[in-house]
Amino acid sequence: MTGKKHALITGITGQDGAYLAKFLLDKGYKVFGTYRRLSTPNFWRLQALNIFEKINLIPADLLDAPSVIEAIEISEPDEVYHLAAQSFVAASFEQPIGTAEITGIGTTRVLEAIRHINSKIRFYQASTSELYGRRNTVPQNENIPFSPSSPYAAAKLYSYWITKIYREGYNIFASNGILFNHESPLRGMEFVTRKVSNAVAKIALGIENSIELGNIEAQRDWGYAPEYVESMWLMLQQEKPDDYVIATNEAHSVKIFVEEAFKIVNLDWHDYIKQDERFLRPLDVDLLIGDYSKAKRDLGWEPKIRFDSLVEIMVKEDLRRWERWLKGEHFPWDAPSYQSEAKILTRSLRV
Ligand code: NAP
Ligand code: G4F
Repeated sequence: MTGKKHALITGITGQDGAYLAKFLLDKGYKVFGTYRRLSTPNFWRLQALNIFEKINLIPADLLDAPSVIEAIEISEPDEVYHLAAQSFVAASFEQPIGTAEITGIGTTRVLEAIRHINSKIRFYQASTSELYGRRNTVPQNENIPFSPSSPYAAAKLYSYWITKIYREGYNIFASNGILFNHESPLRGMEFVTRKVSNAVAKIALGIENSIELGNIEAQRDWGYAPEYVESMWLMLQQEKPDDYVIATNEAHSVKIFVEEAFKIVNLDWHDYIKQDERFLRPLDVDLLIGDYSKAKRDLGWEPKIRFDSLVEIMVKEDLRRWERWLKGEHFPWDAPSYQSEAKILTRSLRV
């Protein structure tokens, strides 16, 4: 072992995994990350942040307990950040059983490996504001009862509780970060903010002419992902494990996000938005607003990037990427590999 602390990130290829890896490298950690053996590698975020050569990759799948055990044995971590999940709420209605296996039971596979290999390892669980569900009290803090409204949220509720059970039953340092939505130019294209920022950039450059969306009245508390990963690390540096809400305490509707995004390219959003039933969910969470005062008090964490700046960062980065693409430049980036959602064959999620 070197003198450096070791961190293992499950799901290092995702948005948060990539930003957290960069954050921990900057803090002097030796960083390990699990990735899935896909037929085509998915390392673009790590390449975009220029950290691909600096991290240590271990193949592991949450469906496969031995691979999770091996990841922990190989990396000998001081801290495990468990971020891997089937994280797309809409897909959890299409694949509820897979979501339960990965996003729910997958967490127990990681915790069991920790319990058997080294119960001194500190564990972070990527819990979510989706736990609060629809028509709940706002703002939401750590004491508001959960009421999940999707198979994803039900799987995450299981993971939230199993984390507390291992904390209380086995004395493992295990904390839940109840993170509200956080976005960035590295956000997956399925999620509404990036879907909009990417489409607005294409429309402004004449590559596309409309966006099809579902429920644009839904309101979310959107923050900036690079700031949110710091809170994960802070939680594992405390004297005692605990659960914390991480949010901005402001909500905006999808409609307002769309309006602000089009303003950046001087276009009127009304001319480009179409409603498409396929993007409506059987149940949707209407309003999320997080009260992060406990995190501010105990962790000294608070958000800096607010809504308007977030929209601007995302639209400008997608514009820059498409401008470079039009000039024939190739660089690590997901958008060109995405099939137009209009062509994907799925039934409406609502029956
Ligand atoms: P993301 O971009 O979707 O990343 C998910 C990661 O999980 C990817 O690395 C993915 O690998 C991996 N993964 C999926 N299925 C797996 C499996 N069977 N075995 C191993 N790895 C698997 O998600 P994110 O936005 O970074 O979010 C990170 C975590 O925080 C997730 O647990 C999410 O549910 C939770 N969360 C996110 C937010 C948010 O607003 N972003 C808010 C609250 C909580 P591939 O690259 O191979 O697909
Ligand atoms: O961007 P979304 O898909 O994110 P959602 O469902 O809030 O989930 C994200 O945040 C959670 C934290 O609260 C995470 F736990 C989870 O892993 C994920 O990162 O949808 C946001 C809202 C929804 O109400 C959705 O119905 O936007 C609405 N929406 C409207 N039209 C759309 C669309 N969402 C998507 N993805 N695509 C649409 O066309």
